[in-house]
Amino acid sequence: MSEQPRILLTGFTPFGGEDINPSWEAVRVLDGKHIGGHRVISRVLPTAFAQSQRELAMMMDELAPAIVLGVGQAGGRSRLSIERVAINVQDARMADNSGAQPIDEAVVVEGPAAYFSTLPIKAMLKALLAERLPAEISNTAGTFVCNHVAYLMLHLAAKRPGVRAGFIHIPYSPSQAVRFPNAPSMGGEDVLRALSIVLEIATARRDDDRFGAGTLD
Ligand code: PCA
Repeated sequence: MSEQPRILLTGFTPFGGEDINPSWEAVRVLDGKHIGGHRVISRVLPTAFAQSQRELAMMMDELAPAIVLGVGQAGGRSRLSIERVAINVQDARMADNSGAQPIDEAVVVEGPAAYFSTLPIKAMLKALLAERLPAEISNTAGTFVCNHVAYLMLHLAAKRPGVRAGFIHIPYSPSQAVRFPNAPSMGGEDVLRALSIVLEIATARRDDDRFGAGTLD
């Protein structure tokens, strides 16, 4: 039997004083699973600009995935945020895990200002909402390491014919949110279910649905 095409699914190490990152807690569970005729390979990326860039490039070369999905924690967000766009800037509000704090630097010098996700974001949103999972299209992945990695995934994918990429931010886990009054959270079981659903859609669909999911602000 010929080898199945691969999905590279990444999570991040804890950052900002947290002791877990719910992205990696969910992503790691899906390692080795078969979804839509693809094999999932889960990897953790350091929450550090330079190191994540190096490691991601190596993973893309080593694994030659057909689909790449990055997952990161976005504390304070109340829904699964399917990112539409990644921008070519690093503007770190705090130091990354290696002490770097780039301000207004390019992710890729002379790269395009932005890349749009090449996964079917509206179809993914529709499928999540149909399963009663809180989800939204997000028009910013921030300007920290997640946006950096999302941009690089799309930049590297653009050079490889047929390779598609995207990024999802997830809320705090309940164990993180309990420390802050009114902070939204999502349990690991729901995050796992959501990731399986979006990967299923990503493998099945090359076109996207067309319905409004924009925002006014
Ligand atoms: N979230 C951070 C970086 C790592 C993570 O999980 C971000 O949103 O940039």
